[in-house]
Amino acid sequence: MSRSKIFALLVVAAMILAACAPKATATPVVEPTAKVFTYADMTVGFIQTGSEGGWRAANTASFKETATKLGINLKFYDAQNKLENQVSAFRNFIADPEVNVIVLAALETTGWDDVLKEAQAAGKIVVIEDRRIDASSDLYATYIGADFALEGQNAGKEMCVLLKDSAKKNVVELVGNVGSSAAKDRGVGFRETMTECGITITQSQTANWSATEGKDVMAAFLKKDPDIQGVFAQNDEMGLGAALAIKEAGLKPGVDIKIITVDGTAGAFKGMIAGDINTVLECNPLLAPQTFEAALKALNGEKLPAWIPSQEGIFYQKDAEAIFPSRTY
Ligand code: GYE
Repeated sequence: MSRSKIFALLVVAAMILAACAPKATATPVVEPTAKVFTYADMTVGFIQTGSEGGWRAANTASFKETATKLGINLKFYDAQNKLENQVSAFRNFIADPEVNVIVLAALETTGWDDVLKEAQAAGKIVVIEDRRIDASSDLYATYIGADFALEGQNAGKEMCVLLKDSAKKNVVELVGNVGSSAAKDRGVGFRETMTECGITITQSQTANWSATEGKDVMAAFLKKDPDIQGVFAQNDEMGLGAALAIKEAGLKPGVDIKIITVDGTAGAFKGMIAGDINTVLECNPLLAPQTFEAALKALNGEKLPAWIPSQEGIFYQKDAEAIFPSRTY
């Protein structure tokens, strides 16, 4: 048998052997499955504004109670209403290796870009709760909170209802802390709809969300120009303070001077039941469940909408007694 025939046979035999030989199974490359985070993996650095009233107390309790319920390690920081405290706490949480989520209730809308960029570079998830900020939404996972402008617009419309039979529609405004989105947007919203019935804001001043300052500022308003038919108080405490000043001036709050507040705390319901406050725009402080849920989704790589609005209602004096027992804050 010629050499070439033997060589051809060998080649064919080799090919048959190769075909029959068990395929060297390429060791499958096992992609490391991305860690799926659970609430137990979350250490949250929470930067609160301070403790300025009923709404804030309910917001803080919502975070502490929900964290305990979900098994989240919560590092709570009370900034005592000082912006510089919030910024330094933010940097401390960025530097804290345990912390993987930072939640911020911002005292003011500006001044956050730098620390947000630092947090992003450090791989921290940031969720803004309660008050929006001006920084680009690319710098944080999402914002969870109210539509403050809508609250203001509704307050303007409700004041029109309360003053519909009043020849004069002079309203004074008690403003929250200057620089906060809640104060800015509620004021803008109210001015957008007050024109629907010819309301004029004759005096406006901050009372820093406080009942005491609300009383003092209202007393000063009455002294300067007592021709007032309505009060737009940007939160319950300032409205309750104004009611006291109105009584001390010998007038009837809720009757001689109409009062609208924002929040819907127990204090406001008692004020409505007493007849001092006419209408309350709800602002929901129980934001922890939504916030922690969003933070967990972000930790697991999910892209979130820039804003997750909270659900809110409007309460009227006539319904307050019936609703009050069901209120939780
Ligand atoms: O209306 C006020 C609190 O940010 C929505 O802050 C919150 C506001 C709330 O001090 O009572």
